[in-house]
Amino acid sequence: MGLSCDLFCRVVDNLGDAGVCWRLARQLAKEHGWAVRLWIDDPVPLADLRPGIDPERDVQQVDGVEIRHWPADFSGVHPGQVVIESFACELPAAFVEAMASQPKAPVWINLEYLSAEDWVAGCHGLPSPHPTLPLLKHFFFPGFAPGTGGLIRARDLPDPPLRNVGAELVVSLFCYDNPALPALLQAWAEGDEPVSCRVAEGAARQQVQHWLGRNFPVNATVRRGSLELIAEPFVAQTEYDRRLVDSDLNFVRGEDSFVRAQWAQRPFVWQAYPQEDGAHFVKLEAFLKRYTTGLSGDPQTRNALTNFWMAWNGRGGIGETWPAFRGVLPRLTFHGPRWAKEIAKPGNLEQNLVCFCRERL
Ligand code: TRH
Repeated sequence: MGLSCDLFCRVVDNLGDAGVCWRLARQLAKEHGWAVRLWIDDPVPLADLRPGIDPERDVQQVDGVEIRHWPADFSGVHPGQVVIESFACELPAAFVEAMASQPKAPVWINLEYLSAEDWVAGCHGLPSPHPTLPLLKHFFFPGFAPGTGGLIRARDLPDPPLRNVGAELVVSLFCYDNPALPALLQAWAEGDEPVSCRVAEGAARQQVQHWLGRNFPVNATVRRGSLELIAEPFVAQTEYDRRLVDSDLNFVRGEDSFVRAQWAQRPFVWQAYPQEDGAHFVKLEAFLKRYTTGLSGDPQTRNALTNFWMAWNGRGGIGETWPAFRGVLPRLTFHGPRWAKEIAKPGNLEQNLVCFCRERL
């Protein structure tokens, strides 16, 4: 029988906080029979990720998950056996008091942001006593290597079929504001190869519209030289996952689409969430170090990928680095399945979380 679980999510900005929490909640309910209550402070992004969710309702049951609009007053709410505080979102004080007054204290998990940095495995699972109450909070780190919590991955996720580039290079584009984008679009438009770019709603479509110098509304298709641009509507998370499998090259960002692109096993480019102090480069370089380990025998591919990724994140010329990166895409097509096997080694995050909690109940 599954455990009862309260999963708390504060929507900081963008979609990934809700995206990660919704995916985790769905998986725990579907694959482990957990009774999950997802407390979210802004249900609007959730309604975008999963059409059918009504952002106006305080309580609703969707895909086996009880979705609750995070109320001001938690009095009378009985904590579950497991409490997951996502991304250190800070639980309501009354709820923490209720946790401490349970005959058996819930297993308290702090679900951390994903990082490829080496220190993560050493911190994964560490307990931290509450300063005044008889409660222990455990730091649960997703990750790419054994010793971490692993990555969220549905058990029934099929291995995608190998895909070879056809008459045109099919690209999916999901990014933050990115000064490198105009030069990349120009390189594609002026190149010899037909490129069909599926542009995600939001920052990507607005930047393309600015580059075009004309209106580029959702569902529009516009051509510039060898480049076809398709303005995609925002689609359900499950459909977005499929788009990543159905493309030759995926530009992703943040955390959840970054992970999905790796399970899709297609060549991909990640834009790390930009931070003022450039701290995102630490995360970017830590990931590249892991991801290119399997390419150590192929310095041409490793260098072409590293140079293009750094240029996409603001360090280097995107037009100069695109031809070499395009040239190694066929080799990266074979690197994707190898990398997916590598990141599956820690086991998936949901399974690791279930075991972690059962051991502490
Ligand atoms: O939206 P993001 O940039 O979210 C980020 C990350 O959560 C990051 O960790 C956090 O620090 C930052 O916000 C504040 O990118 P991410 O994580 O890929 O989340 C996007 C979600 O949106 C993902 O689940 C995919 C989903 N999506 C759709 O469901 N449909 C779509 O059409 C598109 C483009 C995305």
